[in-house]
Amino acid sequence: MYRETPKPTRLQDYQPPEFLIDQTELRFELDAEATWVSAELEMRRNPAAKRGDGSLRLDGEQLTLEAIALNGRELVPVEYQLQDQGLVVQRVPDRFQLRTRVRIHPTANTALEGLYVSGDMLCTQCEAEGFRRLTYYLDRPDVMARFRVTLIADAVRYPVLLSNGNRLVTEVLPDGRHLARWEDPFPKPSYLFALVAGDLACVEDRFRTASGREIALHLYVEPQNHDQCAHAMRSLQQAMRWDEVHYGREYDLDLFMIVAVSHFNMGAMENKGLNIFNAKYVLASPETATDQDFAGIESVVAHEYFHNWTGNRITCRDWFQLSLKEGLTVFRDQEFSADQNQRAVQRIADVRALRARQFPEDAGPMAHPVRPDSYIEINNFYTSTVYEKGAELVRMQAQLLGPERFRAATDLYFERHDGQAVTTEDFVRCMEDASGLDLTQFRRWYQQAGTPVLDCRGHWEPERGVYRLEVRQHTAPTPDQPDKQPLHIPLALGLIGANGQALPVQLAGEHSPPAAGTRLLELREAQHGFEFIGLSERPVPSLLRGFSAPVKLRFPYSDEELRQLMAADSDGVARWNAAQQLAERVLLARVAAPETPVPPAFLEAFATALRDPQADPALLAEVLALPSESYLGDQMEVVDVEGIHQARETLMVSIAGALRTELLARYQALQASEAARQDPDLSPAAMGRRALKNLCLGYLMRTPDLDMLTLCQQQFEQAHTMTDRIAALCQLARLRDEAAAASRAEQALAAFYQQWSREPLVLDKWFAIQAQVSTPGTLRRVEQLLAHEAFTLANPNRVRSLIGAFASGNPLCFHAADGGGYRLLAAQIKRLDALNPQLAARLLHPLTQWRRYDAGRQALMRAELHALRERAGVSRDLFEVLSKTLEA
Ligand code: B3K
Ligand code: ZN
Repeated sequence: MYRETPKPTRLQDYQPPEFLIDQTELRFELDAEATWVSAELEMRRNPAAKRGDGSLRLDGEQLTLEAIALNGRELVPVEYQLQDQGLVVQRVPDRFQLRTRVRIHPTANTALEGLYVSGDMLCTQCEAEGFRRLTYYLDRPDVMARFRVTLIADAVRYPVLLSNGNRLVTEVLPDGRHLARWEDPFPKPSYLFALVAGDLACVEDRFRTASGREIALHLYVEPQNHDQCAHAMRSLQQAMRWDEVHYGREYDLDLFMIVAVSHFNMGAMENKGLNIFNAKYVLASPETATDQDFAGIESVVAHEYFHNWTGNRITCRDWFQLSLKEGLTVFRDQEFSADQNQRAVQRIADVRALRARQFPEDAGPMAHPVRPDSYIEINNFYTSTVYEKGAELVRMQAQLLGPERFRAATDLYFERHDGQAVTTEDFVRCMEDASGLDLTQFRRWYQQAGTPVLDCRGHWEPERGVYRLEVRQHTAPTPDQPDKQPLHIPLALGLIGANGQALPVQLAGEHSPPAAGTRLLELREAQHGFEFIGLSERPVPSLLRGFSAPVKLRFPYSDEELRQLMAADSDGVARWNAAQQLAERVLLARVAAPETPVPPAFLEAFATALRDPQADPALLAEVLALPSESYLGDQMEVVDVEGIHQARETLMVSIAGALRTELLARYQALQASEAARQDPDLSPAAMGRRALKNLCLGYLMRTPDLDMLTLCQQQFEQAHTMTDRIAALCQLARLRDEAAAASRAEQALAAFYQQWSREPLVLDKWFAIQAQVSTPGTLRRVEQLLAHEAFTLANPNRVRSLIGAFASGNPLCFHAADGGGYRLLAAQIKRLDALNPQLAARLLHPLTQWRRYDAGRQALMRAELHALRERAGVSRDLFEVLSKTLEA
């Protein structure tokens, strides 16, 4: 908690560290109530830095200093100064050893940063600035040291003692404690340090690297979960192989460990050799985890593993460079998942996530560039912009270079910068140096916030067989950036004919034979004109194939053209996007005028897609899903909360009514094929079939037919997989305020609770489902659930599953016009801020969008925001988001 208005940290003020640490020796005497940390730091003046006043400043927070010695001599109090956020030692020599001993209090640590207690274990989270809660240190990523760590703890409570690198020795001590010593041969910044102590089961496997080294893989979980590790282990092995094949990167230690903990602020953490994971991204069995959970585990396990090279071996110079590791690693995990599953379906999921989270962020008060210029609290900048838009920037460069040159460029990056702490600029320079391309203009993407809009128009000249495409780009101002420059944008496009066939894409002046398929245009100016020649018919342009750039593209398609693209585009992403646009048109027309009839041709396009026996089920499930309520809201000047919900619900009813036969036939065929199997099938194809089946179920449950209710109830009761059980339960829960279904809904929810109350990750789903039911009774139910014996603010997963699911996943109830949803969220954030500021600031996000709503809602939201900011003791995390939100 801060007392004065906190000062921002600015990129332009970056200075190299005045001191370096060559060797860090740590000794932890671990205990949940009082842990002693002794540090021995071998330090020297950095020859590359400006000489300061001769004193040494170390970061440290919430530490009780018990001893301090310089080169073996205990310091007396006048020789150092203790400050709120650190320690200053007056006059140090050019090379010295500093010893400190501090006491910390893990049980009191509810922020889950530094050393804390999760269940019966002790664990750490140090990124970004948590290490300073363990000991006094130069807690910044450009100070890299070799670490040797000794852990001492009670042998019965904490039989497993882990840290980074290799285990050197273990010893039993005479006082009932034991000791383990670890050494990490790779110099690393403090944020990659980790330790774990607990009574954990270890699931073991191995991996043989391309060069023939045997790596031991250890997955540590609470003993009762040892049978839920197979999928995470398989994902890890696949990721290790993939990184060898696609980036030539081998793992570099002999041991790789993952520990699953149940209290964790985010998904996982890539500590060197000792990844610590939110249990949600490790544990899975078909009975307890949905297909989405399986996919999440596969991608997070890969993401953290990939960090070993993109993040750990090559790290960030400062936190403004966060996207250097996060954008690149997200790109790598997205590509990995695309290779493991269906590429187009993966890309659609990634685009959907980008549009749902990053686009609104980029259009709101927290908008910031992929490489931010300043921050108050760095934890607030682990954003969708830094991660997902950052990944898009890498993807665009990969497209501009093409696969061979991109591989040469990443090879160069690894060779040139191994062992260093670098910047996004260093990365782009490797892209240039390996390819000969000039990315000067491309660099603006890192510095300029906001989502560019591409306005496109087409003109057909039948007599010349020429199609002209005009493209204008424009980026709206964002806070602190009123003027925007044109960006270098890769625009992938194809041309298709009336029968859906690919037409040649040949630019005027080109002599090479016309290529039919996708080609990449490069935009650099505010305005471009392209002429495509040699066409025998008027083409329909398929634009932004594969979503080649993170932009909003506008083109005045006719409905007929969108249907053509939806039916015939060879690019799955473009096909999905066309379907989304068609549905969006129908929906927004009905928001404006609820009586607008649903165009028969729209229903026909849906029916045709559904009847197509060749269609890939997973892709079809995407194509036939309506855009979300929040996405529709983003398309409106002022979000019409009720109108959107109404329009979407009634369109679902119309689709269900018109296509009941097709939907039921599909549902039954897919359900029969699933039921015929003995064991649950977890292949991507089977997951795709379940996605389509459950989409059909969602529509069928919008018919008044009570047989469908029975069907749904059967699926709930007889499901082999959590995916099917949850899908059915969601549908039933939706009806808990409808007379005909209420008792069945209540029974199903009660039965589910009964069955799963001892599985925390499954119980999270039970909370989330109820929080997302869009009936007026939900607000009261969420209030009751907050008081439920299984609810606690101490577990971030539980908080997200109830409060997060309600505020971000239930627009109708959260944005209730009487402000009840806002009051509920603000009240919980207030309580949470005192415990876990990082999580509190994240939960606030739905309120940051207040300007998008009508005057009444704006006033209600602003009142809550002001009240939160005026509170005494508001955290830095929350203060920053509140101030930016209110002042932008
Ligand atoms: N690097 C961590 C995120 C740490 C967040 C700190 N507030 C997980 C990841 O992106 O892999
Ligand atoms: Zn990451």
